[in-house]
Amino acid sequence: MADYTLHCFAESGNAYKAALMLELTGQDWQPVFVDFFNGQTRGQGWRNELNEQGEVPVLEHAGQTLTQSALILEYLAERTGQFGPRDENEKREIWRWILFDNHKFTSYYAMLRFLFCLKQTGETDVTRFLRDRATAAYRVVDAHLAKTPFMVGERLTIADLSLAGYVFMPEDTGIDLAAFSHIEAWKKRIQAVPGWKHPYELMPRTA
Ligand SMILES: N[C@@H](CCC(=O)N[C@@H](CS)C(=O)NCC(=O)O)C(=O)O
Repeated sequence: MADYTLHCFAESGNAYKAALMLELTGQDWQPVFVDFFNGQTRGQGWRNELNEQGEVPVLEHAGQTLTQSALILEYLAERTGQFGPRDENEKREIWRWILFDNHKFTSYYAMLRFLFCLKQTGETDVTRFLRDRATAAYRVVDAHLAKTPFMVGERLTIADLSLAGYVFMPEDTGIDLAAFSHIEAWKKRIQAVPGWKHPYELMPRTA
């Protein structure tokens, strides 16, 4: 039995945030496949036993059950002493970007990818709306990364791991990602961190 158990599935960028943190910090962890596309997280059992919010990821550690990728990242940063803030200013900056990520950068992109790429709804008013919102969030992050190598200063922090949840996903959402040159350069910096792995390599895709 590993120290950490992460309930996840490969297509989940929110789970990837936690999986990559566990991997980069060298934790003893195991993924447990969640059959998201067949409704596992919608069942009452999941909600009663793992997450009343009906979401992935869920991290189990030392008798605790943790949800929300942001809090999982913070929990792991505190326990491992890696990729967390070094002072109060950094802490505020990290949370400022993680909140932006949860509200906009990850959220609109993930919804667009889910509808357009995974459910293959075709182009609709909803996908057009989500693409516009995701693109606007990408512009904000790209402009920020023009000024700094990582989201908060010179080194990788949990803010980067949060924002990087979906940026390595291979599906084509119709957003021209190559146009965001600073995000592209930042992705390469993250990939250069020892131990980096692609989401589809870190987490299981089938039961
Ligand atoms: N803010 C949450 C978002 C988690 C989330 O939306 N997870 C997706 C899978 S990637 C999910 O379980 N969605 C189920 C739903 O919204 O019904 C986090 O960062 O952990």
